[in-house]
Formats: sequence, C-alpha cells, structure tokens
Amino acid sequence: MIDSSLGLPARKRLLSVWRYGSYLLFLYVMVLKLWYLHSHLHARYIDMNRLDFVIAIGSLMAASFWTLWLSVRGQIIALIVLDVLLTALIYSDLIYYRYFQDFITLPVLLQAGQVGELGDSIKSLLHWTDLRFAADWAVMLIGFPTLKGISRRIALRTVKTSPLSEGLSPSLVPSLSAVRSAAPRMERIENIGPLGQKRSLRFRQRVVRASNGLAVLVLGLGLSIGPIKHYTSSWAQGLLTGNYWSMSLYNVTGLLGFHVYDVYRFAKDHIGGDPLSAEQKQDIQDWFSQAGQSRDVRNASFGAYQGSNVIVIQTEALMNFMIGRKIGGQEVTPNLNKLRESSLYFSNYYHQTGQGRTSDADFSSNASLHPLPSGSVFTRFADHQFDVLPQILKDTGYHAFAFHAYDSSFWNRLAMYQSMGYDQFFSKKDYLIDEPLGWSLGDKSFFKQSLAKLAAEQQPFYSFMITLSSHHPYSLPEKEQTLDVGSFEGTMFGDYLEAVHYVDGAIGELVELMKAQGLWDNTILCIYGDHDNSLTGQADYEKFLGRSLTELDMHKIMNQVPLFIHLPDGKMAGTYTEAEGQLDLAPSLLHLLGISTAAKYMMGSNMFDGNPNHLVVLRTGAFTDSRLHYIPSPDGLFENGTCYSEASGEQVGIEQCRAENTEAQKRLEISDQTVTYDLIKEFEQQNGTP
Ligand code: GP9
Ligand code: MN
Repeated sequence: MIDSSLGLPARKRLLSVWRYGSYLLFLYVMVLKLWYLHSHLHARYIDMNRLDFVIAIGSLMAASFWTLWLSVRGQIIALIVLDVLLTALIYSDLIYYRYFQDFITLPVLLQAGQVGELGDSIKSLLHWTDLRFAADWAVMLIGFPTLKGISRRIALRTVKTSPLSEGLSPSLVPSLSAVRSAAPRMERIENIGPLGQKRSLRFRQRVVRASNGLAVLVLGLGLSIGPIKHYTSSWAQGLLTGNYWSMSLYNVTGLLGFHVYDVYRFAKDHIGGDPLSAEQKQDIQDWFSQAGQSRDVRNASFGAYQGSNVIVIQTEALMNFMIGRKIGGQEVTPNLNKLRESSLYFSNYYHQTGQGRTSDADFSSNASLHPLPSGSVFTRFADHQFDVLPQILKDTGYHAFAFHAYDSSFWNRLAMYQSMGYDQFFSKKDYLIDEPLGWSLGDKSFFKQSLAKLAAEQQPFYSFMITLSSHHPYSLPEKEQTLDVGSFEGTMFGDYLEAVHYVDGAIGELVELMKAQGLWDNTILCIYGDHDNSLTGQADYEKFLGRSLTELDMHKIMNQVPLFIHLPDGKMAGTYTEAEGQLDLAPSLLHLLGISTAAKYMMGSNMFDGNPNHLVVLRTGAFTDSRLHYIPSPDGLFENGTCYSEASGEQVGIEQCRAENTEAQKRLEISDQTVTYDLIKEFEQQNGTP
C-alpha cells in the first residue's frame, strides 16, 4: 500500500503553481489584448491610464473567478475556453470598430443587416498584425506539452527522493511516476487513503477553492466598480445615464463593463412586455386617429409640391433670437435673413428635445413623436417601429439619404438610420476632412461635399443633413471669426455668435450651390435649429437684445429655434407667428407633398391646416397654443407652475391653463408609451398596414 501523503508538500506547491500561475497568466494575457484593442480607438486618452488598467483587471477577475472553483485540470480548460471567447469578443469589437467606429451591441446583433454590411469590406478590416491576438494560443500549443513534461519530471523526482520510496523495488518507482504523469492529475493521489480522510481532504479542498473564488470575485468587483464610481462622480458625470455614445460608455467602464451594461440596458428596456390594457391601447389608437383626421385638411397647399425633392438642414444649436438682429451694425445671420424674404419663416417655432439633444430633434422632426424623458430614442429603441419621413417618402418612390460628418455611431445613428429607411448614411468616413473645424469637418465643406454626393443620386430624394460647426464650445479658428462681437469678445456668448455667423455663411453657400446644381427650383429647402446653445446667462441675452427680459421672454428664447421653409416656386413666403414645434415638421412637409398622414401614428399638427392655435408641448411639460403659455415649476406640481397670456405677456390665473395641461400630459404619456412598448408595430400589424 502506498501512503497517500507521499511527497504531498511538493505536489501541493506544484498544484498551486499550476492553479495560480495559469490564472495570473490568463489575466496578464487578456489585459494585453484589451490594451491592444484600446490602442486602436479614439478613446478619451490615447493610452489606458492606471485606473483603466485597474478596471480591466477587475472586470476580468469578475468574469473568471468561477474557474477557481474547479479542479486544476478543469480550471485550465475553463481558462482556455474563456480566453478563446473573450478574444473572439474583443476581436469582433475591433473589426466592427474599424468599420463603424462603434462596438457591437445587443440591438445591433438583433438588427439584421448591420453586421452583414461589413460584407465585402471584411478583408480590408483584417490586419496581419492582428495575429498577436492569437499569440498566446500558439504559445499554449507549444508550451503546454513542455510544461507537462517538466511537471512529470518534478513529480518523478518527488517520488524518487521521497523517504517513503526508499527500499521500494526500482520497478515500482516508474509505475508511481506513471500515476502522476501529469501534474494537474496529482490531485487524484490525494484521494487515495481511508474513506474518512479522503472526504475531509476533499471537503477542505472545496472550501479553499470556494473561498478563493469568492475572494477574487469581491476583489474584482471592487477593482472595477470603484474606479467607475470615481469616474462617474468626476469627469464622467451623467455619462452612464445619458449613454449617448458607446465610446463614452467604454471610456468609463472598459470593454467588459461596456458589454455588461449593454445587456443590462437592453434587458431593462425590453424585458417584461408592456403593462397596458387593451382598453388603454384602444384609447391611444383613438387619440392618434383623431389627431390624424384633424391634420388631414385637403386645402390648396395639399400636394402643391408633389414630387419635389426635399432637403432638410438640422442646424446645430441655431436659436431664433438672432434672426434679423445686428451687432455693431453687422447682421449675425445675413444669409438666413435674405432667405427669409422668399421663404416661410416660423418665428414662434419650438424645439421639443430632451436629454437626447441632436438625436431628439432628429427624432421629433422625422417621427413626429416626443423624445423620451430620459436618454435618447436613438440609443434605447432603434429597433422599434415608427412612421418616419424617410420611410414614408421611400414608400412613394423617393430615395432617402442622411448626411452628417461625424462618427456614424454617435447617437447610435447608424442603427437608427437603417431602421428609418435611409438608403444611405454619409458619415465622417465618407468625407474628406479638408476643412477641419471644431468636432470634425467645417459646415462649408460639409455642404459642398454633400451636394456633390447628392448630384450622383436619383431624384426625387429626401435628404437630411445635420451640421456641426456651431457645436458647444463654439470656438472657431481666427480666420473664420468675421463678426465683430464688440464687448462679447472673448466670452462664450461672443464665440456662439461667431459660430452662428459662420454657419449662416455656409448656408448662403449651400443656397448658391443648389442654384448652380439646378436644385433650387425643384426642391423644398427646410432649415431649423436642433436645440438651444446651453448658455443660460440672462444678462448676455439682455445685453445683446438691449432690453430687460422676463421669465417668459427667457423661456421663449431658450426654447425657440427658427424654421425656414423655402418652396420651389418661392410662394407662401412670409413670417408665420403662430406657435409650432418640431413634431409638426414631418406631417406638414407630407401635406405639401400630397401624402396623407391621417392613418400615420404621428403626434404633430399640420402647419398648413389653417388652425392658428396648435398645442405645442415641450418635453419639460411646458406648452403654448399661441394664446396661453405654461411654464412648469421644478417640483412638477401643476399648481406651482406659471400660466401666462401670450398677448399681454402677463401672468394669468393658473386654472386657465389646466385643461391644456391635462392634454399636454396626456400627449407626453401616449408618446412615451408608444415609443417604449413598440405600439406602432403592434397597431400596424393589427390593422394590416405595413
Ligand atoms: C454630433 C452631434 C452633436 O454628432 O450630433 O450632438 P449634441 O451634443 O448636440 O447632441
Ligand atoms: Mn445638437
């Protein structure tokens, strides 16, 4: 009988080397791979900083702690499998990033087509140097047999030099070494012995493994969550909740954390079904059907521009208060002022955006629904169905294109534009950055290149262009600062005026290009601002406008953006002072094109229906109908808000606003439910419409 304690300390040491050595090696190799991925990204820092490394190590520990619960052999196999899976994840993200400047998310995976778009490009996305991702596999293939051999030799020496093997016949010793042929298998030897001893040994082994695994989990979570918390309470405040861009999330959480958060976010938004009763859904359907009927006014303007091309310019942070204004005798927006003469200019037009900023303006203008109270519809529900302008026009024979010279993944545009039915989305990678300005390409070159792309496309088209040069913090290169902003010089407000002046110049060039390209007389050109400029200092506006401002004035200034609609024949030009909002744009353009929106799930009004009192509801719960103007209080209680008369600008009794407040709240609720629970898909399936 061979004593099971034969050479036990040496064996234990050997097992520990295998167990913890392979685990540390796994962590090291995987961190290297994450670091290699990072070096390919346009992340916050060119290189990972110390905390980023801590997050990476912590999240790898949290992902792999359970392997320590297994036998040494099981653990090594599990680590190899985990290595292969994580490498596949990291490498897929890298390939996807090289093409889309984004990481693969669950909505992307579930949305047929997007990953497939890589198709022909895949070859150009694979680099020889990527083989370093598999370098550890090659080392393993060569190294494992070698290590096994070394272990075998150590095991053999242990047995041979053990005092207990003294006196054994030499023929017996090699057979012992055979039993211990692979070091990981040496665990089995510990199971040889009396039953009680065997059980207690196994029990002790399990307790040690369980507690080691748990300790690694706790440590891993601490190492990853601690720095993430530090980030979100310093430079990354609000980034996690706003989650407008995969890259910003990644900068906070690292790659593994990003994927965990993606799964959590998707589950939160999609699991659990909708809690609405059949009756509630019927009410929602009824509301939409009534709104559709009141929009469906067949007057002279209905279909007056049937078949025209449509170009919609969504202009970054373009607010209404500067239109027609001068500073030091110089017009801030000379080209828009000129365009105003031959266009419909809506001087009481509201942006209806929320946290989703540019993407919200895009959504409300194209889908005629309210954006969400938190986050962006683009990032949260790109896979849901909406009645949107590009798709509706495509269904009637149009071609639809989106243009924006920035990373295609920002605001999840790539996925969203695909589901909105655009034929093509021209993003930063499709432009030559020959006029670097601010975040990306200057608007002047952006328009020039966009129109050149459009020249190659078939008509009629719907083209949605998003500008960027007037984005916060509004700093322009010196040579582009052509407006003398006087005492605003050196202030952000002054920089903002300069930036808008530049964009106005770009719009002037766009108009000339359209004329030169023969588009002026067969295209509806529509220009509006996406949202405010985030500069809330009342004193600047008072100084610029040369008068003192009330709460109502400030509320209007911060929420009004200009809307210009230039019709192909220049008709209907003039200033329209009734209140309208971004939700009204899509149904109104469809009216001009002769496409009925009676059966569409849209919430906006038809600006051409002759009704001067449309209810315009803002995401905050504020509203106006051109007679009354309600500003909610921060506590959200209706009674604590303020009701104004539009005519006098004076405060009136709160009760005068009650009925419309009830309707405003109802609209926000219906819109949120429609977006969140994908009701349009359900309704259209029920009604047998596409
Ligand atoms: C970038 C642009 C800016 O693509 O949409 O977005 P914003 O910060 O205004 O939402
Ligand atoms: Mn914007």
